[in-house]
Amino acid sequence: MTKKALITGITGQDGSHLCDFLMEKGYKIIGLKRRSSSFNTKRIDHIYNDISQTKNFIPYYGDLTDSSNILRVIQSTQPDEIYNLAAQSHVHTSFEIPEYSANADALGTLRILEAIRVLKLQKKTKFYQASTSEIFGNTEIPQSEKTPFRPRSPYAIAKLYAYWTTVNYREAYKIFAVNGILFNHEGPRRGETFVSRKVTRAVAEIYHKKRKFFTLGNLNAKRDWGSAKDYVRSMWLMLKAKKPSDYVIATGKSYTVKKFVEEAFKYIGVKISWKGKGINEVGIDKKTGHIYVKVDPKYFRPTEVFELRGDASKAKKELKWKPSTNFKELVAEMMEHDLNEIK
Ligand code: NAP
Ligand code: F7E
Repeated sequence: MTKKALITGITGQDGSHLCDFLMEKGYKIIGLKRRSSSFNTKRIDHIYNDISQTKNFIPYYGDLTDSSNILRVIQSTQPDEIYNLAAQSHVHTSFEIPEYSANADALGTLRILEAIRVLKLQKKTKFYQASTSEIFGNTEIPQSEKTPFRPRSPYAIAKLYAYWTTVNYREAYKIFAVNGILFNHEGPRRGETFVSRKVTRAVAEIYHKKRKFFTLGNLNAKRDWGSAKDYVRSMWLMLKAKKPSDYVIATGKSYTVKKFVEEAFKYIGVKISWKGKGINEVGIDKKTGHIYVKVDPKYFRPTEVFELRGDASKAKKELKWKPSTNFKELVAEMMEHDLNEIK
């Protein structure tokens, strides 16, 4: 029997990759997308445009802040699996819209789990929650499933509520519900305001002489950057496991924002060195002295998470998951894409 998966956040980076991955496995996909005044389906247009795929792809308008809509979509589609990837996912923005972030990211998760319960789908529908390394905050390094949570942003706090709601509905109502605690993952479909894509796009624009320099915030933050395509595979593996549980998904290596910048410039043959301190620090072309990177305090967060590095041993052992793309390959893939796109 063809399996049906409901993906919320289908128009996002992960939603689009997961959709490609599950369709390849023969799933029928129900995709929840938001109404927008301009096109927001760029990442899934290749599915819309492929006539052979359209019968297996059913888009629904929806929003995680609207309980009746969530209930109706789940009731009418009766999915075997729900992947809750929709979220206000930008950490910095969550400081500006904390209430909305909580409504969508925290209560949105509760609304889906409640719908599963109210519709008596506990035995049929498995649930995946897009949890995040942000729930750890500044704590021990590396972080595993046993690390205490100390969230440092409205986004992280909302996601922690969603994390515990998922655990609670698993224990209280025996729903097959899991949290994937995913560390940063990127790729050519990454939103342009996240630091990785912001850097690869800016470096590509510099290469094509469309820009002279760009500005960043905290250059010293360290992140464990993996590839989105690798990470969506882990979501499916979690729902295929014998028992529902929560898993850290990470590469185990962390790099500074500076290192990301250096690697991106290396791809276009420029060696970057750093001069100055704090907000006066600049990234310069070692050969010519041209300033390519400056600091703009508007990108600083009121509370920052300094280093995230994950220990994915549990997922490696129990799910046989492992990352296939390293940091250098990830930056190269994004640079290649952005150089072509901007050309
Ligand atoms: P993304 O590119 O920002 O995509 C978010 C998706 O959610 C978009 O489709 C967006 O729709 C949709 N959305 C936002 N608010 C919504 C609402 N109120 N109702 C319905 N849909 C809504 O995020 P992503 O990188 O793919 O991440 C997927 C999920 O994993 C998110 O929950 C994120 O918090 C979590 N996560 C991401 C990472 C990472 O490194 N990427 C790591 C850990 C966890 P529009 O296209 O209309 O905006
Ligand atoms: O920032 C620093 C910034 O916005 C990474 C989301 O997918 O991953 C993502 O959240 C680091 C931070 O990602 C700029 O201060 C410096 O330390 O790319 P980011 P994030 O905040 O780690 C987690 C796991 C999620 O769950 C989220 O949904 O880079 N940084 N300069 C900057 N960040 C941005 N955005 N822009 C800058 O100019």
